[in-house]
Amino acid sequence: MGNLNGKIVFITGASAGIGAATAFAFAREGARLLLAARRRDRLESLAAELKQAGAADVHTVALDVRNRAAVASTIEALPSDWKAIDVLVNNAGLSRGLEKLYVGNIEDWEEMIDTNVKGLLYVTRAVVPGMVERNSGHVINLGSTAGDQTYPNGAVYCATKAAERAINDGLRQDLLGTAVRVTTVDPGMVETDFSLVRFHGDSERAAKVYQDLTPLTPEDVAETIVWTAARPAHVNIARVLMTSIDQANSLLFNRRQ
Ligand code: 8X3
Repeated sequence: MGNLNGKIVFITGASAGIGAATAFAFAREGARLLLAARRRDRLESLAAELKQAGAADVHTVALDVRNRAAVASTIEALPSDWKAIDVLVNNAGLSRGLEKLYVGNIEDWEEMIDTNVKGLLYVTRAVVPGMVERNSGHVINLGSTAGDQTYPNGAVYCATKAAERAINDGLRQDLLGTAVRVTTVDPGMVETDFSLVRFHGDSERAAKVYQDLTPLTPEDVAETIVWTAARPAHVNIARVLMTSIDQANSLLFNRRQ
């Protein structure tokens, strides 16, 4: 698929779910992996698994994308052979809570906005100038069906994904005239720790989300991300909206009872 061999791919939120699956998918294409996540122990075991699976090269950085100063200094301090990032996958993101806006938990809101919107902006601001300078690169943002259509009890999470869409589309316009590409990959329901995190570790409630239907897998999304990156340099996939066969949009599911 395309020529991703030797390309430097920077993935945020790489330690689990779609981020980890994306690391494996790029590894299969011979890419060099620059992986960021908060949990250093998880990152290290992932790096070991990737190397075992034949990854060409892996470098990890412990990073909380909410920390603006840390984002800037981490990118600045990358070893010289990791600085020329070819593909940035802005994957770090989460949902917290599922309740009516007027009784929502403000801490939850802050965490989602700080990670999904501000964190994405900090990383983008730190990485894209180098891409512009080299006149080469690709930013792939993780959006959601939730950014396409707001669902009940999810206003703030949906708002962060609507913001992601606006940032994605704005960035693509601002980069016109350069060879830097910008893509948003917007999945529906994907079975990861997403719901466990949303429900603050309530595994019973999380399991119910994926009951009686087939959700997407992290690998389905990872393959799509890699596909967008592997298109010829003049092709920019602006947006991929994808769901499993049991989901029509952010509001409509087929549950087989
Ligand atoms: C994830 C999609 O519908 O589970 O972004 O919130 S949904």
